[in-house]
Amino acid sequence: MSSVTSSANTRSSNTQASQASSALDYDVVIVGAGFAGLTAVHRMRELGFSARLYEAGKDVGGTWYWNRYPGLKVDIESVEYSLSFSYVIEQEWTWSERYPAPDELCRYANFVADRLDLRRDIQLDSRIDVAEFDERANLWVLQNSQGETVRSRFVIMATGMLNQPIKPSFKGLDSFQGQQYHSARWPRDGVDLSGQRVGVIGTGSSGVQIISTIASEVGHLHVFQRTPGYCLPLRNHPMPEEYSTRVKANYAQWRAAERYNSFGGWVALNYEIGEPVTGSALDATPEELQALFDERWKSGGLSFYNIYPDVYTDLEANEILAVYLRGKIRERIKDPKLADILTPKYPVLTKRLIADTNYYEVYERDNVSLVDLSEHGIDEITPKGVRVGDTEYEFDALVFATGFDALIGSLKAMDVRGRKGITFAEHWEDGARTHMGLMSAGFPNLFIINAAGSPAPLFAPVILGQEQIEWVGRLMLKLNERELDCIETTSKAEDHWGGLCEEAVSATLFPLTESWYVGKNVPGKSRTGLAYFGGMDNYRKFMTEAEVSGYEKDFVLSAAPLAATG
Ligand code: NA7
Repeated sequence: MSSVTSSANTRSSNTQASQASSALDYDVVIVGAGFAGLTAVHRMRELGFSARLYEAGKDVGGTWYWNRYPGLKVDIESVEYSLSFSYVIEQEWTWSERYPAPDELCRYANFVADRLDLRRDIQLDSRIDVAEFDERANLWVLQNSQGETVRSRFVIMATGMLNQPIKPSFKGLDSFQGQQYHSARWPRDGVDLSGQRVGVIGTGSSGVQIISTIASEVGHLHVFQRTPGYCLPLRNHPMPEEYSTRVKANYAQWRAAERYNSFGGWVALNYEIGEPVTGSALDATPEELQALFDERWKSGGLSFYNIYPDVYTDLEANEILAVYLRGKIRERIKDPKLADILTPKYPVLTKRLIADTNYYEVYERDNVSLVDLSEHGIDEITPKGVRVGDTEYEFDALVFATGFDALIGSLKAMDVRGRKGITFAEHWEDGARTHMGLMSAGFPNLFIINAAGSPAPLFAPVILGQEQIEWVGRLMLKLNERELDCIETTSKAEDHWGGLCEEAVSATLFPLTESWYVGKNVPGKSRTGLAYFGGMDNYRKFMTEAEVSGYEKDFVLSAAPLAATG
C-alpha cells in the first residue's frame, strides 16, 4: 500500500502539475470509462488534478462496451449523442449513421481517448472492488481487481444510470437447460440463434430491438409481453453528408439548442433544430395538433418528447397525443386482435418511447408468436422453457430483456463504504438519498454522475454528465483555494432534496405507470429521491445557487488536519 504524505500535496497539485505523492496516489479516482468517465479524466487533467480512471471492461465505452445485443441502436441522433467539450473531436469525428450502434460508439470512445491522450490515465480490465473512506486521513482508499490499493482525495463515480441488469426472480429460473442471455450482457462474440426456438421476455427498448433483429434468423420466436410500449419508427439510415457538414459548421448553435431544450437532446426535427413547443395541447386546434404530430412522425426517433408541456402533466392533454400514436400503431398491425394486445393504454411518455425498426411488422411472420402476459404472468421457468398457466413453451434459448435497477443499481452493487463503514446499499435501503444527485451524506468528497437524484432519466445523460463534472471540478478548485480538505452533504439536505424530487414527480403523470423512471420495475424499490423531474433549468439553478453561495447551505466543509496513514 502506498502512503500519503499530507493533505497539502493533494490539495495543491492542481497548481503544481499533479504532485501525487506516489505512482498510486491521485487527487481523484474516476470509476467507469463511459462518456462521463472520459469527460472527467479530460476535465480533471485540464484543471491540473492528477486522475486515474478504473474500468472493469477491457475497453472504453461504458454502457456501449457492455450492451451489445442484436439490433442495438441508440435512439438519440449521433450528432447529438456525443461529447461537446472538444472542438477537435466534434470536427474530426464523422458519424456513419443517423443513430449510432454500439460498435461505432465504442470506436468513438476510443477515438476520444486517443485523440485527447486520455489513455495514460485509464486502467482497463480493472474493477474497483472496494472503496473505503479513511476518516482519519480524509482520503478514499480503493482496491482494484488487480490487487492494487490506491488512495485518492476525491472519487467520481461515473458508473452509469442503466448499468445493473435485473432478471425477475422467476420460480425455477436456474432450472432451464437451454442457454440464457440478458440483453445487457450479450456475449461479445455474438450468439448464433439460427433455427433455434427462442423466447424473449420483455418488450422495452431492448426487447423490441432484439425481437425485430432476430425474428428472421431464429426457428421460432415467442415474445412474452406484459405491457406494450408506444413504438414509433426510428428511421435510421446512413448519415447524409450534407447534414453532418451543416451540423459541424454550426455545432455551437446545435449544442446550445440541446443544452437548453428541456430534454437536452432530440432537437433535430427533419434535420433542422426544432423549436421548443410551448402552450397547451388543450388550446391547440385540431389542425395545429395534426401538423405538429405529423411532423414528428415523419422525423422519427424520439422527437415526440418535444411536445406541449401539459402532455406530461394533464391526462386530457396526454390523451390527445396517446390517441394519435395508438392510431399510428394500429395502422401498422393487420390483425385487429393482435393490434389490441400490442397497443398501449397507459398515458403516453410516462414509460420511455421506443424507437423501432419494423417491430410491429415482425408479427406478420409465421415464425413469431406473441404471448400476452397482461392478465396472467409467467408462472415459472422450467427445465424446458417457460410455463404460463397450463401452457409450457419449450425453448433452446431464453432472452431476458427485463431491464435494469436504474439509477441506484451500480452503486448499491459496489462495496463503497463511507463514514462508519456504511455502504450505499445500506444508506439507500429505503430509497435513494442524495443532495442534487451529486453527493450522499456520509460519503465525503465522492461525487455521483448521471445517477440517483439527478434529472438523468429525462435529460441527455451525455450533456448532464458534462455539466455535473464541470460543477465538481470548480468545487474541487474552490476547496483548494480555501485550503479545505473535505466537502460532504447532510442528511437534512438529502431529506430536502428527496422532498423536491417527490414534489416534482408528483406534478407529472409519471407515477401513473410502472416503469424504471419511478422505480416500479423493481419490487419494493422506492421512487423517493430516485430522480429529479423538475426540469434541467431548475436543476441548473440549484447547482448554481450552491456554487455562488460557497456551498454554505446543505454542505459541510472541513479542513481537518490529516493523520499520516499507511
Ligand atoms: P425496460 O424498458 O425496463 O423493459 C423491461 C421489459 O421487461 C418490460 O417490457 C417489462 O415489462 C419486462 N419485464 C420485466 N419483468 C417482467 C416479468 N416479471 N415478466 C414479464 N415481463 C417482465 O428495459 P430495457 O432494457 O428494454 O430498456 C431500458 C432503457 O434503456 C430504455 O428505457 C432506454 O432508456 C434504454 P413491463 O413493461 O414492466 O410490464
